[in-house]
Amino acid sequence: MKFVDEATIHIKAGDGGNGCVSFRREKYVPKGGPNGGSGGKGGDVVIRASRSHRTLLDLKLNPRHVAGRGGHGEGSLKTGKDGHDEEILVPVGTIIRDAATGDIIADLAQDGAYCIAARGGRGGKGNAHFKSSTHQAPRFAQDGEPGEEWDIDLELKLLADVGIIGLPNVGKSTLIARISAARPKIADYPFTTLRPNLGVVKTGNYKSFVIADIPGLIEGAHQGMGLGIRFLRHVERTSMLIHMLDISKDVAVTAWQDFETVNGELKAFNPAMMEKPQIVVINKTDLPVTRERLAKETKAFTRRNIPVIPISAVTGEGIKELIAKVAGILKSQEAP
Ligand SMILES: Nc1nc2c(ncn2[C@@H]2O[C@H](COP(=O)(O)OP(=O)(O)OP(=O)(O)O)[C@@H](O)[C@H]2O)c(=O)[nH]1
Ligand SMILES: [Mg+2]
Repeated sequence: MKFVDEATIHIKAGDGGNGCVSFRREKYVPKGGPNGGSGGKGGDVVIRASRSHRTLLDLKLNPRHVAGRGGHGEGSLKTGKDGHDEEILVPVGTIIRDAATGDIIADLAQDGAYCIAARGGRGGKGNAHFKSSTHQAPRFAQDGEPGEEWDIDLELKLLADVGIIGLPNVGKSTLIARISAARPKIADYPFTTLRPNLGVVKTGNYKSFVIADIPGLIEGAHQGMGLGIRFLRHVERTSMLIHMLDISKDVAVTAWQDFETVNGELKAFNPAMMEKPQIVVINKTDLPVTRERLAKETKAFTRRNIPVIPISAVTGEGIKELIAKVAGILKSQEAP
C-alpha cells in the first residue's frame, strides 16, 4: 500500500528594504552630515515539520507563500523593520525539492525540524554608511536585495492515521469512498477489497487525516481463513480504528458477537492492537431492518460504556459526527 501525497508551492522570501538618503538638518548647523538609515532584512520562508499536520492537502489548496518585505531605512539613522518570516507547517516526513532541478533541499523527518527554504534579501545600506574622509556627503544609498523566490515540490509518504476494520461486506470501502476522494471497488459480496485502500479526509480548518480500509476479517482469519490477517499490518501503525458493524443481514448473530469476533482476530494478530482507541459504528441505518434493530443491538455496547455511532455510508447520516469524533481523538494524541 504505497500512497504518496504531493504538492507544488511557490515561495517568495521578503525583499530587503532600501537604504535611505538623508542629511541632518538642525538649526544653526548649515550643512549636516548624512544620516540615512539602512533597510530592514526581508523575512525568510521557513518550512517546519509538525505532528499536528498529517497531509499536504492544505498546501495544495493554498500554494503561494510570501514572507514580509523589510522596511525602508529612514533619516536620523533609523533602520527599517525586518520583514516577518512566513512559516509553513508540513507533516513530519515531508521531503522538499527544488521543483526545477528535483534536488532535495530538506527531509524533515522529525517533529519540529525546519529549513529556511527561501532567504529574505538583505536591507540596503543608507547613505550614512558610505560617508568617508574623502566623501563627506554621499547622495546615494543601496537598494535592498530581492528575497529568494522559487517553486518547490513537497512529497510525503502517507501512512494511515485511522484504520477501518470489520467483517466482509459491512461497508468499509463505501465509507472511504464517501468521505475521501478514493474510489475503491464496492460490491455486494464479501472480499471485494483485496488490498487496502487509502483516502485523505478533510475535517475543516485545513486539517485532514489519512484513512485506510482493509479486506474484511472473519473468524479464523488468524489461521488463514478468508484473506487472513496479513493485511492488519497495514493498520498496525494507525493511531486509532473505526470498527464497523452491519446488522442488516444475519439476524441470528448480534452486533456484539461480530464485534468480539473481529476483535478476537485483532488480538490474535497482535494484542497491542487492542490498545488502540476504537470507535464503534453501526452502518446502513438507511435500511429499515437496521433501524428496527438499532436500539436493541446498541444496548450491549452502552451497557459496557462503549459508545456507538449509527451511520449510513450511503446517505451520509451520522458521518459528520463520526469525522468530528475521529478528529477529536487524533487531536488528543498530538500533545507531545
Ligand atoms: N443500504 C446500504 N448499503 C450499504 C451501505 N454501506 C455499504 N453498503 C453496501 O454494502 C455492500 C458492501 O459494501 P463495501 O463497501 O464493498 O463493503 P466492505 O466492508 O468494503 O466489504 P469487503 O471489502 O468485501 O470486506 C455494497 O453493496 C454497498 O453498496 C449503507 O450505508 N447502506
Ligand atoms: Mg471493501
